[in-house]
Amino acid sequence: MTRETVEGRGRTESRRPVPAGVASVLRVAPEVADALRRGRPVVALESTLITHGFPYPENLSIARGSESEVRAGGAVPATIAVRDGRLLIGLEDVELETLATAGGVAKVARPTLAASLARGGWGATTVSATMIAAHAAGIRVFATGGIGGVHRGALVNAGGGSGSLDISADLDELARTPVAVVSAGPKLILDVALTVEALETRGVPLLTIGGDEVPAFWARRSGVPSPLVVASPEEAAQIAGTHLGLALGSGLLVCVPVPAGDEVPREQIEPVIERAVAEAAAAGIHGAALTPWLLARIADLTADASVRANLALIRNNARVAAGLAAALAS
Ligand code: PSU
Ligand code: MN
Repeated sequence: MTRETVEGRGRTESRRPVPAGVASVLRVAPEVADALRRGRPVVALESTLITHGFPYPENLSIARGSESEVRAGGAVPATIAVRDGRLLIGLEDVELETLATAGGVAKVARPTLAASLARGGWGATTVSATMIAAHAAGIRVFATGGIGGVHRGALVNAGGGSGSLDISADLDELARTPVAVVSAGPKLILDVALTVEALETRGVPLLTIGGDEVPAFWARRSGVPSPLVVASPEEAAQIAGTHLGLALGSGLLVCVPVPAGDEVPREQIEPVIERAVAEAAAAGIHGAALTPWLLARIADLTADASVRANLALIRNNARVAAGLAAALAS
C-alpha cells in the first residue's frame, strides 16, 4: 500500500520545523478548544477504526454515529488523526469523509507517530497515538471499540517455540499517559487473561461497568474476572477522577460489555477466531497488519455478525464515555 494517493502529500518535508513538544503540533477545532476552556466534557475518538476497522461506508457511518452519541450524552466529540505534520483534535465532516474514503492511510501508534508527522499526509491514530494527542490537548476521556493487547502466541508459538512478542503499544501507553479509555475490553483475537495481567503489571486500573468479567469485545464475557467492578459511569468517574488526580502518570481502562442484543457469544465466535488466527499465521501476517486482517477475516467468516457487534459496541462506548466525561467535569 502506498500513501501517495492520500491528499495532502508532497509538501517539502525539510521545511517542517522540529516540534517543541506534542502541544506544538496540535490543531484543535474551535468547538473543542472552547469546550476545554470552559471545562465542559469532551470525548476523544480514534481514527484507526475508520481506516482499518471497517470498509466504506460503514466506517464513515460509525465515525459520524460515535460523534452523535457523544453529543447526545452532552459532551463534545474530538476525533483525532494526523494530517500534514499536525495532530488534528476534532475533524470537520469533510475530513471524516476524506479519511473514510482514502486508501493506504498508515496506522499511527507511539512508535510511528514521528514518521507520520514528518512525512506529511494523513495518518490514522490507534489507541496509543490518540491517547498522546488527547492528553496533550487536555482531554481526559477517550472512547474506542476494543483495546489492543497481548496477541495469542505472543509468548510461545503453536509449536512450542518462542512467540511473536506481539503486544500492542496500547498497553504501555495506558501505563504512561493519564487518560481514561472506554472500550468493550480487549479484542477477543488476543489472549485476554495475559492482557489483563499485563495491565496490572503496568499499574493500569481496569474497571468494568455492569459486569463481573472483563468483556471480550464481540462477547460480553471473557471468563476472566474484572479486577474492579462498578455499577455506573458515575461510579467509574469517581475512581477515574481520583486516579487521574493522584497524577501517578498512568491512565485507566474502563470496560463496557457490548449490548446484550448485539453480542456474538464466546462459544460462537471462539472457533472462528481460532481459525482466523491459524490462517493468519499460515499466511505470515504479522505486525500492524495483523489486527485489521483478523477483524476483516472474522467479519467474512461470521457473515458480518461480528461487524454488527463491533458497530454497536463502538456507539455504546461513545455514549458511556460521554456520561463519564460529564460526571468527571461536574
Ligand atoms: N477498536 C475497534 N477496531 C479497531 C481498533 C479498535 O473496534 O480497529 C484499533 C485501535 O486503534 C487499536 C488497534 O489501538 O486496533 C490495535 O492494533 P494493534 O493490535 O496492532 O496494536
Ligand atoms: Mn501489534
